[in-house]
Amino acid sequence: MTGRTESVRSARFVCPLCEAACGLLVGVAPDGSVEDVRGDREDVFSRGYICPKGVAVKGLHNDPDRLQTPMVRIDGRLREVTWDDAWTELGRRLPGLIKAFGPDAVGVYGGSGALHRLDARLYLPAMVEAIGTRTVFSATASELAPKQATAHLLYGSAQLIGVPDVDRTDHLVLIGADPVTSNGGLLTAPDLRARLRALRRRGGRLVVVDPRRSATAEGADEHLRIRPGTDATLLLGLVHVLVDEGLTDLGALSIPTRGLADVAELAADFTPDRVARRTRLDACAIRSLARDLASARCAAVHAGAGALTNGSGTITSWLVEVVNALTGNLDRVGGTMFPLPAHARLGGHGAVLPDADSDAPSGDLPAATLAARMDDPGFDRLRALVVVGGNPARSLPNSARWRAARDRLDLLVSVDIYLNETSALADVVLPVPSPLERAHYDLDRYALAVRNTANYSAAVLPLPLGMHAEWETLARLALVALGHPAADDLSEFDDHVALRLAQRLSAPPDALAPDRTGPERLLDLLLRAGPYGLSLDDLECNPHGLDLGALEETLAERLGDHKVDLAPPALLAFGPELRADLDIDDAPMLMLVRRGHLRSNNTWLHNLPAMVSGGRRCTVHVHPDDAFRLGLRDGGLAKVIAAVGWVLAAVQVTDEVGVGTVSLPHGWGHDEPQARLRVAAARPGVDYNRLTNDAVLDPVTATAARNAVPVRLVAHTGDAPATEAPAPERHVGLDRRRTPRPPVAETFGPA
Ligand SMILES: Nc1nc2c(c(=O)[nH]1)N[C@H]1C(S)=C(S)[C@@H](COP(=O)(O)OP(=O)(O)OC[C@H]3O[C@@H](n4cnc5c(=O)[nH]c(N)nc54)[C@H](O)[C@@H]3O)O[C@H]1N2
Ligand SMILES: Nc1nc2c(c(=O)[nH]1)N[C@H]1C(S)=C(S)[C@@H](COP(=O)(O)OP(=O)(O)OC[C@H]3O[C@@H](n4cnc5c(=O)[nH]c(N)nc54)[C@H](O)[C@@H]3O)O[C@H]1N2
Ligand code: SF4
Ligand SMILES: [Mo]
Repeated sequence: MTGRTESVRSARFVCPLCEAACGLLVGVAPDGSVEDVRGDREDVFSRGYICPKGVAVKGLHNDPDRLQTPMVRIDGRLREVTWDDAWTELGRRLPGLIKAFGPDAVGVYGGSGALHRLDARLYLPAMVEAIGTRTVFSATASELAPKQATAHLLYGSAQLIGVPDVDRTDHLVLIGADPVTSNGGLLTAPDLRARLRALRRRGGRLVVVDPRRSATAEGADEHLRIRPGTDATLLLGLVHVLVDEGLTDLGALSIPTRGLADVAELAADFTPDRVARRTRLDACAIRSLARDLASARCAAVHAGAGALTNGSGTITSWLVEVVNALTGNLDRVGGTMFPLPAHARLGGHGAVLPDADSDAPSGDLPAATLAARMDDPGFDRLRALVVVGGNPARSLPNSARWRAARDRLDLLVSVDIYLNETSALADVVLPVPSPLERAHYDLDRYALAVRNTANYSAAVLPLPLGMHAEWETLARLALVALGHPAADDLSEFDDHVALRLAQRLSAPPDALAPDRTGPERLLDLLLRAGPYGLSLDDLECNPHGLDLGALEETLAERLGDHKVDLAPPALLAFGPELRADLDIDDAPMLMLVRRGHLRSNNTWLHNLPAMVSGGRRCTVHVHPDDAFRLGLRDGGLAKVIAAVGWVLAAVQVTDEVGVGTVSLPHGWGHDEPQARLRVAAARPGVDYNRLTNDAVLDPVTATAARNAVPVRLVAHTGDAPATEAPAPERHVGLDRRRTPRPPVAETFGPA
């Protein structure tokens, strides 16, 4: 019994907090307070599923620390001010900087808190375009960039990103993805745990490749405990077996390919025995995996963020596509398939792509290179940074460098829901409404969905007095940056944005709904221009979502006359480094990887009591053999030392990690004294990114290497001085220290 009274209204809400985009129901009492949040059983995609984060939306909405008022730094301290005062301060500082140093001196960092909100996702690019800056960094593109670059190089379009057909496959191999914990893993599929159970119930097989026994590995048929950072080597081993044993089946594909001979030649040296030595897997297991993939009626290999952010993500992502193609599983029911969302895809945030058409507009810059632009000794240095829905102070590699570089900025602006570790250092902080006070449709996640669906929800609650919609704040920020009075009416800007979008979609101006404005008008237009010809009315009439059917084999059609290139020269060029890596013995080194937790969301939500309840979370996991060797005891402290910094963490001795691997959660380190996160600050934990090296990047896309970070662990007795020598700086294997290519890119849409 819920004890809900008749007068409690049940409002539909599409959860924006992770990739799953679940449909939820929010109980709202007559006084506007939130009673509860439940899964919506009638949702066409999530069917009632909800995770602890979804439930926590109530706590987020009610959190007394959530920002309600703008803040401006006065005499060194952030103070609450009126909107007028905040705009006056920005009007005093921003236009002058732009005039003196040009628009590119204003950097913009689009964080995952903005790119997964309908209005911010649409008006952040509009703000950027109005300001005219090309110095735009995107956080969420970071783990996706390797897939986008691969899609660009193999399929000729960065939007053609495949997902495993989880609900119909017979054999699923997950590499560096822990969707049971993350509810995602570059996949939009609510309740993946149930989907994986269904796979096994229908006689299918689940294999997980992960250095840790993750929650997903726990429920798998087979767990391959790989040495962190060696996924590309494993995949080349699989290609080797497929070719060597005559198991390739390109004939099963309906699409033309080229490059098999080149990939086969690259894989020639990668015999199962050599690959086994490097990856620390069993040679028989490698052979069986290749044979199973080849003999399964249908199979899919999928790489998640763990495998894409270990320094060689693009190579790994490429070889995943190769294995799927060689086993005849590319664009095939039960293999990997290409979603077709309801809306027209926009450009916006993406990665630096190699060898792109230089006439095309530029994509976003890799977030890992932001600090370098902030402390650039030359004229190219950023003078101002606008952070929207992000926490670069904790999200970026080598966070200590970002912290130091912040002091070189003339102006830091943060648009956020909290005074987090980044906004605490800002000069101006602009608050945004709670997720319940805004409409939602996710423009990115449906492009990674295992079923074509569309789900829209209007705002559950009205905006409170004194709060502005985030799109209005972003639009006004653009106007103020250009020197306009803050009091200017926004409708002209909004009309301009709508007409620009119509123009880009080649839609006539009368395609714009006359009775709508703001994000709803833009979404309506995107739906009308989308492949199903829907409108926002259609979504409003289907409050539990629209099911647009199972994924279909569409790649051939979408490729046009492009031939799939299995061996793009830009990637094949890494052959010598991959071969050299094969014989490396990095046995003595400990490799650090990220460990996820269901009750977490990157660097935020730790301010909600429900998200931090339970035992100690921010511990370093060490295998018993390593703990014995290093004299570490369970519950004791260890100094975790990497090339760029160190942290002190409590040791948890467990065989969840293999020998030679240690793990820490990401997103902690709530120790910034000026932040307003009172619950989080009580259990601050340590900042993982004190250990990640911003000079070690994926050489193709400059994606940060947050996993497979070489570290040393030293028992810490409490008062020992910090005199240890740093850990080895050089990463083994692929030379990830080359300078990323200059930003030429195709702009591509949400993916
Ligand atoms: N609860 C929760 N859910 C989340 C998030 C969160 O913070 N908390 N974040 C969201 C975001 S923004 C994203 S991008 C997704 C990411 O979600 P996922 O794609 O699932 O990625 P991760 O959880 O980062 O890592 C997955 C696994 O990779 C393993 N791994 C680490 N290094 C390697 C390696 O070198 N090789 C291999 N094979 N495995 C490796 C780790 O042990 C881990 O179990 O999750 C989203 N969902
Ligand atoms: N070491 C390490 N580093 C990592 C990762 C890792 O696994 N390990 N993961 C990486 C990944 S996958 C990602 S996606 C990035 C994410 O990194 P970021 O995008 O920098 O940050 P998040 O931690 O997701 O923080 C999102 C911010 O948005 C705010 N917010 C929430 N809702 C809203 C809203 O509606 N509007 C606005 N304007 N703000 C809002 C929150 O308060 C929070 O400050 O971090 C990356 N960094
Ligand atoms: S799985 Fe993701 S989308 Fe679903 S309720 Fe949890 S946080 Fe929200
Ligand atoms: Mo992410």
